[in-house]
Amino acid sequence: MDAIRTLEGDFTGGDGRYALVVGRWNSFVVEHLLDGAVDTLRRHGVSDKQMTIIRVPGAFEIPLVCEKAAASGDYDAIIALGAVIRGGTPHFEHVAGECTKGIAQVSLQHGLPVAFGVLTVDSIEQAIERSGTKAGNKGAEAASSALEMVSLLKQL
Ligand code: INI
Repeated sequence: MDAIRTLEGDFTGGDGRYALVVGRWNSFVVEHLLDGAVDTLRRHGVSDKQMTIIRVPGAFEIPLVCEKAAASGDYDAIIALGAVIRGGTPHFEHVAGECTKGIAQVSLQHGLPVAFGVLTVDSIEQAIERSGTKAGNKGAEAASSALEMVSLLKQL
């Protein structure tokens, strides 16, 4: 019997150009996500010249800038990094919801990997746990997903 054809990305390439779109809100957390993402890209052979960091005010602005970056044709993947931390008002839902939806839309519209490294959490403690302490680093995870997707999309 023939083997099942299986396609999957790997992490060996180190090629491609990566835009890291970074929200300034909650920067004490987000800078750790950025460190984690850059470290992961570097450790997989991506040079600093292949990376562009684009800073935006907050998570709400991330989709528009991802859209512009995707439309430029300059990048093989985008890594969106931010932190939306729940407050006492519905503001959180609007910012987190629009950011998440917008990022998914850009990815599908442009056929480009846009990795979701935006924390949407209930507390500062949860944000700290996910930015390089006991629950890992979501920025590093997003970068690793971007690397894998760049490799996978070349096969499709
Ligand atoms: N932006 C964030 O990135 N994180 C948040 O937690 C946040 N909260 O809680 O309000 C936030 N708001 C700002 C928003 O992203 C826009 O920058 C602002 O509304 C201007 O458009």
